[in-house]
Amino acid sequence: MVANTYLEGTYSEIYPEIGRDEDGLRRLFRQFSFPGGIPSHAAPETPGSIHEGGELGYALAHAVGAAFDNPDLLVACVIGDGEAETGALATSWHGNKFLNPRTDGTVLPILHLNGYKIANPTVLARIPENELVSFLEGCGWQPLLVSGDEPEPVHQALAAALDEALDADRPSFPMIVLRTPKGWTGPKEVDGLPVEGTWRSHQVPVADVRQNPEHLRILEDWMRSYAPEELFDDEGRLIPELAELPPRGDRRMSANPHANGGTLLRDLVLPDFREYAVEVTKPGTELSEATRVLGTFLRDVIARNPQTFRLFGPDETESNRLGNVFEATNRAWEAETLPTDEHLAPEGRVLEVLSEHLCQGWLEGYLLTGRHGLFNCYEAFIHIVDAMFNQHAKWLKVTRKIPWRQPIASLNYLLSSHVWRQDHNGFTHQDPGFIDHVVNKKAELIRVYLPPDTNTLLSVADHCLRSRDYVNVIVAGKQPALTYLGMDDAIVHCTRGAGIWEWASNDDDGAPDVVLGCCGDIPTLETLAASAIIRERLPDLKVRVVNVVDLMRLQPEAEHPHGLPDTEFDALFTPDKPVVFAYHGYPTLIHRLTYRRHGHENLHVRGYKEEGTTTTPFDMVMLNDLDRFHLVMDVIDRVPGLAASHGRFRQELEDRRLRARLYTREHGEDDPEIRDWAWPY
Ligand SMILES: Cc1ncc(C[n+]2csc(CCOP(=O)(O)OP(=O)(O)O)c2C)c(N)n1
Ligand SMILES: [Mg+2]
Repeated sequence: MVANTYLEGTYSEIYPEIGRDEDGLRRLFRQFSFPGGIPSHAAPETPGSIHEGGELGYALAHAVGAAFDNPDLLVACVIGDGEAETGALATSWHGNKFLNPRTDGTVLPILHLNGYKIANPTVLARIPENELVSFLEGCGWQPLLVSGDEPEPVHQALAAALDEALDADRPSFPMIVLRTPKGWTGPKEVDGLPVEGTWRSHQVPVADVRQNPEHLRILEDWMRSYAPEELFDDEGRLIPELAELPPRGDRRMSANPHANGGTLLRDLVLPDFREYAVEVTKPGTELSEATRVLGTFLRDVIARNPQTFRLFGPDETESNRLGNVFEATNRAWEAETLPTDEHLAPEGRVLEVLSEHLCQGWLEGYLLTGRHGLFNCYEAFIHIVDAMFNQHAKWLKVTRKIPWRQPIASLNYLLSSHVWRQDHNGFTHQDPGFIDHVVNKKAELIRVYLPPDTNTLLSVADHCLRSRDYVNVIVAGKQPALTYLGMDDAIVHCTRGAGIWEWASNDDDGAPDVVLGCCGDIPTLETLAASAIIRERLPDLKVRVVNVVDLMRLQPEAEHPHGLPDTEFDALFTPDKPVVFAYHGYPTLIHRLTYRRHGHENLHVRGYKEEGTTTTPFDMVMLNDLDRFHLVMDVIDRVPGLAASHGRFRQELEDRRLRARLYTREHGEDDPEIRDWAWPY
């Protein structure tokens, strides 16, 4: 890859110190896979690349993502036969059912059957050729087979196959199967063992050349076999006859602007999110389905950006209550449709396929080539793409330091159908740990938002769609839930990222006895209900409710660009009062983010304790001790002096938990007193 970009001239244009002469050649070779140099595979530093080649599996998904909405683009995609065994690649063959011949570009997969991966033969190289052809044809491709081990005839055959593929009428999906030896044109034998055409040729076919003169000779013979003296002049410049061969300017593969997507990126035309606001006449008394309202906003985002925005998801757009988008568009679908199908069309802007790998890979390819998108997913199953997220985050970290790479649109996740509302699916569908995973990555890239209600979700979503070079994770419920903030308040609250909810607090003199922190829609509901119980039963206790939307506010400002300065953190949570913090996910994360804060020893976090089953919403929070009654018990246990004098009240709270559970077992739903609770003040 790097050698090709050098031969095309792009490399020296971008990195002038690697000139097109002998000195430049020396530097080019020396930096390759050398300490402080460049990686040995395609990487952000490689011009013309949108693809980090380190973790295998994503080539074809990225290629399809790049082809969407680029009708003039042909994306050639070389796939190793080892890579073809990965789960992500194995499902990627289906991308052709989602590419619209009229409005999308096309992809030319080149499956490189060199027979081996690191230490083993590959499956696709060792099955009978008719099975291989049947497999690829069954996936909707028309394989053109090119094979051999004599360079000249293979080059001619490959050129002919390329011509044939490019001449094919659409819609059809030609592809090339290139069968050549692994380590082709490398050393045939080392230490009496065959190398070319075997797994031994992987990566470094001749080791220890500095210590072993025989190996050095093999290396030199190998390098000389390419006759560099015929290809380069005495100054190390490519001879004019060859230098003339590549296309010019942007037509060079290594200078293709699509591969530096930020240069093509245009802002989205966004409708005013405030116009989608729900009215909130009194906090905590009216219901709304946050993601359903967001769906109306996204519907109009799609309508206004018909070539540059797509919604991705594994079959859950309706389930996550974003179905309003189908008023403006359909799901992309090129396969057969039946009269009973709904919202399927070749030009659909929603990509739904039951492969989180494909959703992620397509979206990455789409973003990396200068477009925008949002991935909506069940919270628990987003873990399927943990590793892909890692690689994208690494890509962003590196590209931010490469001046010629322009910023791209952020990778946006909307996680819904979350851990607290799995009334019917239960334990398998509960895992809020993606947040823990993403915050491992560089703070400058990672943003995590847990909007407590509809208007805050709208405000956060608008913000994320405008951002660049981030990974934004939004967690939001889809069930009818209480609304707390009118739009103006929601914007202020989201801009602050964390704040005191005065209407839910009674520390009017500004000096609370206890702080109830909350982050996430369900923890916020339980916290408010706890605050109401305390106001009624412990009226002398001064309670402050602090809601956190932007999780990264909790980190110190030295650790994260969104981190609150210590003074502001203390002003919210106090340096010395007990804090009972109800959090959406695993409690350890809150401790991880706040361990250097004043008063951390007073911070008591409730969250998901990996307890779940098929049960009611309130039973679910009870199972994890995140329920309102338990939060009040935590307050009694932690505020000095309360425990001694409130033993009976504490027992009553225990009893209410037991009664609430009994009710669910008898009636199959939550006690209406709990289910229909609203903020009473
Ligand atoms: C997901 C993943 N698993 C394992 C590896 C380690 N690894 C690096 S190269 C390689 C073999 C790749 O074989 P193939 O795709 O056929 O490439 P070739 O070198 O033969 O062209 C493996 C297993 C990896 N990079 N990524
Ligand atoms: Mg291979």
